[in-house]
Amino acid sequence: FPLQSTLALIKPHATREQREKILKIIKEAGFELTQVKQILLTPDQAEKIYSKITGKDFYKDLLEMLSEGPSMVMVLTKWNAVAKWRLLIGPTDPEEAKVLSPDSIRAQFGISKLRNIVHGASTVYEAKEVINRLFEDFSSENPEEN
Ligand code: YYY
Ligand code: MG
Repeated sequence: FPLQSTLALIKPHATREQREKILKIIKEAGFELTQVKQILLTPDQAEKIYSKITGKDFYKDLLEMLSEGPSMVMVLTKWNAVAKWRLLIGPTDPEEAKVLSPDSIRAQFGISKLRNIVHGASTVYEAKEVINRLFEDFSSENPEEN
């Protein structure tokens, strides 16, 4: 598999302790934390992350959830990073994750489908597109940081 980068997110409801534990899991799994930014996402930035599911009935809830506080936005790099990160986070529903993948991040820390603690891009194309659009946005808002 080629070296890839994926877009990962720790959602606002994660406590500081959970953020630290998740970062530890990420490092132990061999991902390189290529970019990391703790930020209150604007609605426009949240839409960039979830542009693939605009029609779904939970879309509005998703955008609201992401506005509740700062998210930790990360670019994770590793061989086959997109699929590896999806495996590590587990299924969307934490209850399903507890059964199918008890060691996964969502099984350990997720509290509901909506508040399932982390996000991961589902394809290499989506990862590239969202990384480009989001970090382009971050750098234009805070030019002094880059
Ligand atoms: O990629 P993943 O996060 O595992 O699931 P998606 O089907 O892409 O949905 C994105 C996001 O939407 C999910 O993490 C929680 C929320 N959601 C929900 O609140 N209720 C559902 N029935 C399905 C998804
Ligand atoms: Mg998805």
